[in-house]
Amino acid sequence: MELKFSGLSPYVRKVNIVAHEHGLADRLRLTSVNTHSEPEKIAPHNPLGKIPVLITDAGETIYDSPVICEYLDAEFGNHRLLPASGPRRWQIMTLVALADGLLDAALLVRHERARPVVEQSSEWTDLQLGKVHRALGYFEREVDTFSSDLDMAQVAVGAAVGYIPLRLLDLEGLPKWPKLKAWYDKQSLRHSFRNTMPVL
Ligand SMILES: N[C@@H](CCC(=O)N[C@@H](CS)C(=O)NCC(=O)O)C(=O)O
Repeated sequence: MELKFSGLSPYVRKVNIVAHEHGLADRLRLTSVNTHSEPEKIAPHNPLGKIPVLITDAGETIYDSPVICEYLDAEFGNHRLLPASGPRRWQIMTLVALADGLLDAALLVRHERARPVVEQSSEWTDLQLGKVHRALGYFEREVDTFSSDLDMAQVAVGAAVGYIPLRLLDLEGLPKWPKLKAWYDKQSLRHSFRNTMPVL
């Protein structure tokens, strides 16, 4: 299988965590893509021009990260991280959507802050930061209920929490979310988290 990726993408990290959990890391051929400077390399595979994109051994194209993660879990992991049906499936998928949405908002903040200062909208940034803070607050309240067995929600929350200190420096150390930080530090001992740790 080929995984089109870029180094620090938290969405790619989700896929890599699942791959490590299921012993698939060696089966992924990683192809680095810079989505901004070489859109021609990704748009033919994903019209949205986003990574991650997985090309399966059968030549099928799969995106985006929740779909790729579920593909790997269903086809190679016996649904260990995301049940195929039942109430737990919908709970987990909803938490995945929240973690992914947290990331989407964090990326929007990062891109806004990268624009010339005079063009930046603090209103827009605050709107997105509100989403980030509320999502982190939600996970802080829920983290005690997380299962001791890793599931797909925790994969997504882990990727989101691991990304924040890299790009939203004002939230570094997650001072307002100590239980979440402690949970992430503990998960970071897992080989799948350790081997996919983002390094600037
Ligand atoms: N919902 C997508 C989001 C993927 C995403 O936004 N990836 C970023 C890199 S971290 C990207 O490719 N951005 C390029 C662009 O938006 O043009 C997923 O979960 O895979």
